[in-house]
Formats: sequence, structure tokens, C-alpha cells
Amino acid sequence: MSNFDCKNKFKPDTEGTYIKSFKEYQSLHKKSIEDPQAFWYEKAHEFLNWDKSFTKVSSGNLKYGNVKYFEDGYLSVYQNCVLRHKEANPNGIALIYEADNPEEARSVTWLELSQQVQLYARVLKQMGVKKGDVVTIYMSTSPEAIYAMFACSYIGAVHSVIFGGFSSDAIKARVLDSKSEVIFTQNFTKRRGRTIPMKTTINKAIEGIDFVRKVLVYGRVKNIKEEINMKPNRDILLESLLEEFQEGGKYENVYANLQPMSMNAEDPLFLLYTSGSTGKPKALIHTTGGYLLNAALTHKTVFDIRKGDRFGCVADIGWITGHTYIVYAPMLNGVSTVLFESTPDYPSITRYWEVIDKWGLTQFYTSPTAVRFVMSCGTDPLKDFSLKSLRVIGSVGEPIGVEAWNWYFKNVGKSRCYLVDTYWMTESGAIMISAIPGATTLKRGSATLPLFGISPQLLVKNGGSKSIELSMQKKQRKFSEIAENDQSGILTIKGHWPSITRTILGNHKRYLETYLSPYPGYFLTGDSAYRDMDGYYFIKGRIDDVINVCAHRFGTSELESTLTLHPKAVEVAVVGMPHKIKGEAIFVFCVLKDKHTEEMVIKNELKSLLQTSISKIASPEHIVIVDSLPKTRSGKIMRRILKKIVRKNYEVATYGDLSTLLNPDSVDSIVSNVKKIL
Ligand code: 6R9
Repeated sequence: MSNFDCKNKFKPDTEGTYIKSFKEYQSLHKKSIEDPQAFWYEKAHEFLNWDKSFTKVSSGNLKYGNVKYFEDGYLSVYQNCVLRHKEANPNGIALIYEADNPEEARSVTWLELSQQVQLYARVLKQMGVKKGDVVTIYMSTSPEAIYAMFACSYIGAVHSVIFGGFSSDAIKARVLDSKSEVIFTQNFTKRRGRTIPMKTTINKAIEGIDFVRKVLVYGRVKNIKEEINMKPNRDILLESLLEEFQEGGKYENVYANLQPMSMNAEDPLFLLYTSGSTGKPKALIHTTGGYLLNAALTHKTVFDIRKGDRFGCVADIGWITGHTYIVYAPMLNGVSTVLFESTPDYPSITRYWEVIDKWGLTQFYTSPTAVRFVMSCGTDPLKDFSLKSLRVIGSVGEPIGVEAWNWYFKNVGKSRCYLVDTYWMTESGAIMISAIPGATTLKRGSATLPLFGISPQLLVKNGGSKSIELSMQKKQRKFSEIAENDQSGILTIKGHWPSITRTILGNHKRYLETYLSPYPGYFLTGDSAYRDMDGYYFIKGRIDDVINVCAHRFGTSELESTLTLHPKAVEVAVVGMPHKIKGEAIFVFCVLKDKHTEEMVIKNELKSLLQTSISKIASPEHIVIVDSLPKTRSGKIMRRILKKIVRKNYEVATYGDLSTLLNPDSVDSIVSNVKKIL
């Protein structure tokens, strides 16, 4: 852990921050764990407007997975996310749309947002969508997708947003699983200037699925001749339908008085598919009250949200990060939110910095993979941008190695902004571990400390002599909590919090088995972590990402962050391969900044970097230089594909669910590179 011993003495601007000091954080966190009923009662009234208040804060437990929050309370999502801000500030900017082409950028006021959501809701109503029905949204990150999302909760429907880049097979699996009868999509999308079909992808996905009754198609790309094959009676152009509900339209007065649905706090708000390491993707369900409350509270706390802020999360809405921190949290907190449809290098590598300066963004939130990418282009692209409006910059999705942390902090945060490394997951609904501006002293590479209601515990199987052995029933796995600091273990969360996912759609057994049964009383995150002497958490990566070489355990993220310290390495993935003598050996895949670099030289340098920085035992067996790594749309390297390849399994068909894979082409080229050496 020698990489991580730097304590950053950064002094925050405490004026105006939500949490004013470390002491305040500590006492509030203590209260949230020791007296959750009082803590959440207070926050639920501070952040949300209730149509009918609740009498009970929470009930249920992790044993049965029957946790409920605010179960007899009722609230309207539309009132909380849209209406109250429209009434207070109708002409203020709600949405900032940075379309793929910067010239198509536009903003949407709270008034416009409210009008559009109502129109979309009337359309859904007209289509016969009822409370609890699942509506699929397959659209790019755009205002229209947001209207569709809010229109769902307006009438009590549950949305299932699918990443705009997913293939027809991925969509098919999700539509079949969720039995969604109505789909929002668009004719085409734009990505890096190219026109990409969406409607025809949907056509293929739902071929033969008779229960899909309606496909509502937004004409995202205008004046285009290419055929999108509208099926009569099923497919409808959204704009023409919306017109009929507007003034002078055929349905002007139909549903004109449609009121937003008052939802029970435990009613599902949305489902979101996430893939596990095996098996088919699972739909995690998030509820209305608990999810919204923790979205708003974590956003306010972690990003130091103040009135008039312009929040820039450049994720895709199809990821949980998009749901919580592009859509729900900023809208609940009444600040402008950015919808970024493009990529960091289109039309040029200055795109992020242009967007920040153009709109005066106060927060910027992205993934380590994006940071590493802009880092690989050097600091020159930043030179014409002041970025002075920024106060907080954030990272999410994977461990951000020390190198990327330093670069981001210095060049984007100008050593003046707070850098929050936010640790959480689809299942948690909201950030679980993160620094808080104004309160937490930063440490490079650490997500730092738990947020309210989160009680992280490091567990060790079979118990350690110094730890308290927990009383366990027979047959259950024996484990103990690691009480000491300066230790690593399996990262779990003790007990529950308002935004914990309640179940997997149609498979509560799988939910219990995956998250709750392995360590009764604890939620299993699937990650391992190190807790340092000060109680700070360093996420080491997924538990399945540990490589055991000669009985020495190395976390892939530890190896990878060391390798990316090499100035010529843009991105690195490390997996273990079976080895006769060592048990497992280290296999490195590396993407280089400059393709013309002498490969032998760099391979030797990477090798000695691991030997000197970590251990001689960590010397890699093989290093392969590749053009790109297989990744999910949220930027996570799909190591399980690499693991299969280094085991000489070259049959792509046996790689399991690849629906979340962004760049399938990378796989073929890696296979042919690996075949040459194995
Ligand atoms: C929000 C999101 C969850 C997994 C999680 C962990 C990894 C997320 C991280 C991080 C280290 C961070 N992860 N944030 N690892 N530091 N700040 O990413 O959700 O797509 O469900 O992924 O991502 O491994 O278990 P999701």
C-alpha cells in the first residue's frame, strides 16, 4: 500500500457546504447507524415532499430480504423532481443537452420540462399503460429520454432503460424478461458524427415477441431518407402523437387533467439490468421513496450541491450512474443537469473542457476510464480552458489508480477542487463510500469513508484469531468481522439503507443467494477492500479479481494501477492464468499511447515496474500489447473474457453474456494476439 500513503492536506472551502466539518460528518454518521429511525425520518422530510407522510421509517431485514422504507407513505415523483422547481423557477435551466454535434446543444427550462413530461404521460396513458407496467426506454442520453422516464412515474409505470448502444440480442433478453409491452425509442442516434440506427435494432430485437403492443419512435435525426420499417398498428411516430395532445390537437382535452400518480414509497420506480459474472442479466428493482431520498441526500452531501449549480455527470442514462446522478438526484435537488450524448474526443479532444466552460459547470463526474483516456492525450488540450466554475470533481465505476487521481486532481481540479472518488453499485442505488467536501481529508486512491446509513464491514472467512467470532448456524459459512484497521477483507455492508435494491425481478431466490445469504446480516458487495490505519477504505476490486501467485495474493487493480504508472501505458488489464508451478501466473494486456513504441523495450519496462513496485513474485508471465480492451458501456474491463482467452478458450460463443460489451471487435484481435504466444 505504499502507493497510497500520501495524505492530501487540501483545505476545502467550507462556506456553504452541506456538511460543515469532519466532526459534523462523524456525529451525523453515528446517528444514522445508531438511530436510523430518527435520522431517516428527519432526512425524508428535509428532502422530499410527501402527499401522505409515513408512520414507520423502516421494517424487514436482510435475512428475508424484505426491507421496506416509509411503507405507508405516499409521494409523487413528478411533484418532487419537476413541479416544485417549475413553480419556484419556471425559466431556470433544468436540462442542458450536449448533443453529439455541439451545434445541436440546447437547454430545457423547468417549465418546458414539466410540459413535455405531461404530454409524454398522456401519450402513455392513451397507449393503455397502467400502474406497475414496465416501459422500455431505448434512447440516447437526451431530453426526450428524460421526458419518457418521468412520464412513466407520472402514471405509475416502471421504466427499464437500456443502454443506447446495446445490440438487438441484449434488448431482446431484457424485453422478454421484463415483459414490457410498450417501448420508447428513436429513429437513429448520432455518435462521433456517425448516424446509427436504433429503430431497426428494436425491430430485430422484438421480432416474434407478440406482447410488445406499441413502439413509440422519436425522430432524433431529422431529414433522413433511410428506412426504419414502421410496423402498422404497433409503431407510432412520437412527434405526431404528441401534437395531438397539444393545443388544437385531436386529443387536446383528453387527459388534460391527468394528475401525477401518488406512489407508495415501496412502489417500484424502475428496474435496471446488470450482468453478474455468470448467468443472464438480472433486473434489479429500485423503489420510489427510499431510492429518491438517498439519491438526493448523497448528491447534496458528496457534490456539495448549492442553489444555481450546474451538475455535469457525463455518463449514459442507461447506467445506474445516469439514473441516479444525471436524472433523479439533480432534479430532486433542483439544479441543472447535463445530458452528454457524445464522447470525450468528438469533435475534438477538448470536448469535456468546452462543455465545462461553456455552461459554467460546478461539478464534473466521470469514470476512471474516461480520465485515463483524456490523460493519454496530455495536458495540451486543456490549455485554453479555465474550468474555474468547477468546485467538485468526481470519479465512479472502478478504482481510480494513483496516477489518474493525481492527473485529474491537478489538471482538471487545478489542485483546488475537491476530488470525490465515489464507491457504489447498481444494487446500492446511491453512493456508499465517498469523501465529503468540507469534511473529509482526501487521500489519493481512497474512496475514504462511508456515507450516512452505510456501515461497511470487512469480513474474513473462517474467522481470525483477533476478531470476534459471530455465532453462526450450522452449515452456514463461518466468518468474522475484522475489527482492526490496516487490514483487507471482503467488503460487506452491515444492515440495510433506504436505497438498497429490494429484489431481482422474478427471482427473489437469486437475490438472496447473491447478496444476502452468503454472510447473514450483511449485504455482499462483491468487492474486497483495504481499511487503513485511519479507517479509510481503498477498494481493491471485485473479489473474483484476485490472482494467487505462489500463494501470494495480488489484486488485479493493484497490479493495474502500478502498470499504468508507466508513461506509455494508457490502459492495462491483468488476469490470472493457470500455471503448473506458481498456481496462477500474471497475464498482462496493455494498450499503448503510441502504437509505434518498440514492444520489447516497453514489455521489459513493465515487467521491472511490477518487480520493483510490488514484488518479484508479481513478475508477469506474459505481456500482450493490444489496440483496445473489451469493455462494458460503463467503462469496466470485462476481465472474464480475458480470463477465458488466456485459458486458450477461443470460442466466443462460450464467453457468456456479452450483451454489455461495447467493442466486440477488440475480442477477435486479442484472441489472435494471444494465440501467437500461447
Ligand atoms: C456505480 C457503478 C459496481 C462495481 C462495484 C465496484 C466498481 C464502482 C468504484 C468501484 C472502485 C470506485 N466500482 N465505483 N470500484 N472505486 N469508486 O459503477 O455501478 O456498474 O453496478 O458497478 O463497480 O467493483 O462493485 P455498477
